[in-house]
Amino acid sequence: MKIESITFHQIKMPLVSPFETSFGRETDRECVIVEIQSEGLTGYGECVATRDPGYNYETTGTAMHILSEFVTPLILGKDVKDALDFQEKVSGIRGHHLAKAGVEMALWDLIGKREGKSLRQLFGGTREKVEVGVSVGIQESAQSLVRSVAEYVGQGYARVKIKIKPGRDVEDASAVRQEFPNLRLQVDANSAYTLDDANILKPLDALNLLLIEQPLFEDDIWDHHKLQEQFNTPICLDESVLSPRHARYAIEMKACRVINIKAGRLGGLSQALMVHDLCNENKLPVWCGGMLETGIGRASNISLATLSNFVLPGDISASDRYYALDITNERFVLNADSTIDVPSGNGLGVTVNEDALKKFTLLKKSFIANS
Ligand code: OSB
Ligand code: MG
Repeated sequence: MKIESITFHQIKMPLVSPFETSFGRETDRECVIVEIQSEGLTGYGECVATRDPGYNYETTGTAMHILSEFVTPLILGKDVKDALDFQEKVSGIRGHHLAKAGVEMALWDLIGKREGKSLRQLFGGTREKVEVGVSVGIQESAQSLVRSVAEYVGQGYARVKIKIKPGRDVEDASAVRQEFPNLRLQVDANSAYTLDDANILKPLDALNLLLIEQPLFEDDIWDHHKLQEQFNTPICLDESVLSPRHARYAIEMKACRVINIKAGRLGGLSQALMVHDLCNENKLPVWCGGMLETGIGRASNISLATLSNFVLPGDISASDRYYALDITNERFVLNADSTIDVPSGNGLGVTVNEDALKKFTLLKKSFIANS
């Protein structure tokens, strides 16, 4: 595919309600939408970097910089055969996985459109709907958290994840568990604890949780092994698995029993597929994480989650859990069985609402190849 033009749209969209984690509170979501033209087709991708470097070091600002100054010159006007060819071309750029993954997603969308296949078909996924859950941010109190969870359960979500941080952990999780004894429940600490806090977290082990996500440092694997040894509940890694190599380290070190797969964090869908396969070979279940995606990234996540080893419900909720107005014309809805239908159109299977995209754009940069 000859890359004829690339546009980066840095956008900011209002969330329907604030989302609070151990690293901060967001009322709007920023990200970068990637648009690539090739051979009469347009592909879209979503770079899930956020305004602040709270989840990891990348931001929408660093992504715009890396994408414009470093990624674009390596592919503009060039023939990019597939996702792996793209990864080879940008291999000299260290890190910046969220930035690279946004472009890789747009390439997959183009490949699907060119070949007349959906992402699910390109990945070899079998499901036509995927099991999903909802990720609930930290609320004002344990009581308001229970009310919030009750609302989502009422809407049909059969799996709930709650965010925890020091001072808002055992009490919050216990309150939810008491109200919902049979709910599929899990917690996510986003790296807010150290190994010395094991005693604080220990009561979580009695709450019949599906997993405890990323309790320790974002770059740690070994201390998670030490923590996992002390817990019956599976530890799940998110932030600290940045590549298939990290996944192998985590498996070999027995640092976790579950891995959260986010294509962005891993540097692209091609890398996400590799981690999926590696975990499958090692009998480690995986699930699809989320970064409050727009309809573009959501379509990608849902397509990825059709693969066989995604055995736990993903952090993939319906569009109305996040945005009153989205940048895709299609909106994802929750089915009564806590699933979401997989898009079946070519590529991502979604179309962009140009007016909405324009309305949310903070900064737009376009690059056109010399013909
Ligand atoms: O750690 O999984 C996380 C959102 C932003 C950054 C990090 C995380 C999250 C979520 C939201 O938990 C999941 C979703 O998209 O619904
Ligand atoms: Mg997480």
